[in-house]
Amino acid sequence: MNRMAVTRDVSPEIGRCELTHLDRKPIDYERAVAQHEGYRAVLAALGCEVLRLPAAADYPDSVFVEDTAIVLDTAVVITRPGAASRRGETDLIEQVLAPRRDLFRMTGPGTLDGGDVMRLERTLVVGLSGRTTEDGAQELARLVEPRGFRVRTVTVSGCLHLKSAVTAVGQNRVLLNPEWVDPAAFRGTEVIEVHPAEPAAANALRVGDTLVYPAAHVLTAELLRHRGHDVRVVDASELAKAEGGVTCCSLILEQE
Ligand code: CIR
Repeated sequence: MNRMAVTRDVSPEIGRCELTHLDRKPIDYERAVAQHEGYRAVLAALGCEVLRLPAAADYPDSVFVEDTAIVLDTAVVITRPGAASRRGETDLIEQVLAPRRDLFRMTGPGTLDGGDVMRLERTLVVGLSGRTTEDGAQELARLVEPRGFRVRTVTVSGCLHLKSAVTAVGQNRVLLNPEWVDPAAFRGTEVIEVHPAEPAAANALRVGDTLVYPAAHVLTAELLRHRGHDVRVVDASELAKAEGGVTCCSLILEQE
């Protein structure tokens, strides 16, 4: 299995990022860049070819490439991000992905962020959040259903995106914060709940059989290891101040 990880440098304007649930705290740019390099190094060590796109000064949040596209087996959907300040981030991502997948573009009026889309086999679970609207979910469904995927929606509250609240950590297993998304929406799927002292701990990036995971959430990391997961920690504390997690900083393209 070949894997490519599309990443983008941290914008020098990251201090002007969008914030919804956190108070603004100074972000140490040099430190954020160093941590992001550490993240890229882990992806490379896990066998990913890491594509490094340039930072965009005009787009403070452009390091969070996950929100700009939904990558499927042979297709990619370019999203229409919910924050107006982020809409232009999709141009470069579209150029990079067009040669690699059949490309489809959301045109609106609905909006959808990639951080609100979690794949479970042939189902795309879409979080209705402050960024993703019912119309956005319906437009995604119209684009992916002919390609053999179904879409179902769940409501997210208390956090930015669906994947702040729940991520897939195994074939039929999710890591979830029950305060932010209803576990009943995942009946038939094995659920691991985050440690109650670590509400922001549900965002894990699965690369093959390994979970790339923030070093800050030690208690939940221990729970995951106890359940048999291979957990590789990365220091992601600076971009966490911008409400970004480990899934947000890459788009993983799997190639047979
Ligand atoms: C935003 O509010 O859009 C950024 N500050 C954080 C985006 C994080 N992306 C993600 O969770 N997929």
